[in-house]
Amino acid sequence: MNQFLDILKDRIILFDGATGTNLQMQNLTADDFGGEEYNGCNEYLLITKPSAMEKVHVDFLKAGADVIETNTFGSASIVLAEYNLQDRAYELSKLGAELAKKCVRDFSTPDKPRFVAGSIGPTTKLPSLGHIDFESMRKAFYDQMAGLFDGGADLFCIETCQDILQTKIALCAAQDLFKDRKKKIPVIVSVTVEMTGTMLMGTEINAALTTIEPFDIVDVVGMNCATGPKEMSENIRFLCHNSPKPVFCMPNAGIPENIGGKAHYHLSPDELTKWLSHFSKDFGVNIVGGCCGTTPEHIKSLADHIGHLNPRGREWNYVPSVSSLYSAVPMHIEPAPIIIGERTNANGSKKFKELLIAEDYDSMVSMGKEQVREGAHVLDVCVAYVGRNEARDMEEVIKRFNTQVSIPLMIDSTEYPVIEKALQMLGSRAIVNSINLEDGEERLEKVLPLCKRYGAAVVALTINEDGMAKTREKKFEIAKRIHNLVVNKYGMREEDLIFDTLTFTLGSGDEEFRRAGIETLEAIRLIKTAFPKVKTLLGVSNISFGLNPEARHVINSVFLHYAIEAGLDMAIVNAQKIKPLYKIDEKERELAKQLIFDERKYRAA
Ligand code: THG
Repeated sequence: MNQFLDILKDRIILFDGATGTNLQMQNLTADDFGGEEYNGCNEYLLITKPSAMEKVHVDFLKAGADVIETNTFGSASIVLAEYNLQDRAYELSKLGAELAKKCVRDFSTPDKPRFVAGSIGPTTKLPSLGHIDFESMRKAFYDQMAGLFDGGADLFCIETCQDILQTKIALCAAQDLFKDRKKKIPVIVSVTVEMTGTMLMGTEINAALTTIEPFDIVDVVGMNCATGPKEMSENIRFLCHNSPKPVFCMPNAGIPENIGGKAHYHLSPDELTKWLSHFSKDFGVNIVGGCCGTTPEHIKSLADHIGHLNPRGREWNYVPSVSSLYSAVPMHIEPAPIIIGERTNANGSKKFKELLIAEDYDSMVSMGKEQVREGAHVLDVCVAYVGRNEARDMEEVIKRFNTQVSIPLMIDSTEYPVIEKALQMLGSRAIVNSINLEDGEERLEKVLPLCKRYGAAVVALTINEDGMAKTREKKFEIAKRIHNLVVNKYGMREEDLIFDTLTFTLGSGDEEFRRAGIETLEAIRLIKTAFPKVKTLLGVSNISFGLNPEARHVINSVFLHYAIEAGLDMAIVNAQKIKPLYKIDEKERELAKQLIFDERKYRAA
């Protein structure tokens, strides 16, 4: 076990206060920074005047901080490039960790061990707005984290996150580093919620939690910066009630006031302590500290009043969800189902296909938005079209959907690079559609590591080496085999898995498929009984392929009704064309029911 995580179970852990504020108070000159060209580059002080940072560390340790943060908030090459120091990222990060480590060594005792958190700031670029691509940002975070790790950081604090895609990229970099170094250290992810109540890109706290939650390497989630504790209160309460992981809170010393072009913070040590005591005693916050404007006096006051408290046992309830850049959608709602819009599919909509061929990506976005208005909770997105470059099309579409469509996406593709590209561009938690056992385990082997790496949920079809299962027993058997592989071999959780028991059309007139609907419904029941935590899904319109549009709408609606009764959680449908049963003419409803349940009162077409 890890010492930091052990202590976290027993008592409230105290972080330090502001690095920038306390460096500024030393009235450093341009010379201290190594000349005009580096003036203001706090990280460069690690080379030009390390004593300045050492003083900040020592003052916080004296005040009683358990953890101090390295002076590496902006030590990623992306930020250092502003001072033409991009090639010094690893070196500065390592120096930052080494300096903090040296300070900690003088204060650590067996009773009160002290720790170094490697600070990883958000950089100056927003990947969700296309300022930087996944790989460039991942590489920059990797180098920064490698320096911190090699310099002896005890944990990582991925903090002041503004863009949840930036957070996800940092987490991918950390996963890669831990794998390369064959050792994991604790990871804190702390997002910044602005005065508007969302992150800078518009992400609500539930969407941020949904994106972060599936990452195994994350040990703690929380919030820091932007506001004082008062403004954080509701969101901190939300995290404490919903997060399966311990909660971190480092507010500013109030909302800054602009005096003569400089930010001034007014919240007193007493007031900060009052708020953070309330958060830890009443909500169950596990780690406290201060962000901008907080001084050693603030930390001393926190040490005197909360540093020694036991954490309050939290009773949290996390609902498995998926998310868009803006908000989270639970994977089950009452009344069911989660409606997944089917029309943003080049194979399922003539209009969408034509827009794709015309490369009218903006109108494709409009079709997405239209389905949101019609009541879709999630969109199925498929841009596969023979002769076109699917990866490029997916990139064009996702780039726009990411910021312009307010609901989560389901990536519908058979191509691994296309799936990965989409997952790298979405900060949110997506669903991948789909895996199956048609070629044995091959597809699982390729797709599941992607879902795991990027924190996505996955749809599994009941297809194996013999093809699409027709009977309930065969469907259930395949589901059991997939469930076992997903959970025991690929390390995903039951709640990340969505089974699609598939149906053949009842519209072919083929005797063999008369019971297709019933078998599909009964398979849902078997799966939900055996695995209560997994979700189920159906492409409902498949049931009526080949029939006339009016009949299709009725049959689809009636079939959906019975599927929900059997335990269906999610349905890929044309949201606009699904009607509740009471709105369907009774005679038509009865005919549809007879067709679905093979009651043979009608003559086959
Ligand atoms: N399971 C999973 N994914 C799926 C399916 C499934 N993805 C694709 C498909 N099946 C679900 N989507 C659709 C989309 C459209 C139609 C049916 C299923 C459809 N479209 C009209 C047609 O073809 O007649 C066309 C309408 C138009 O052109 O506008 O029926 O089962 N996991």
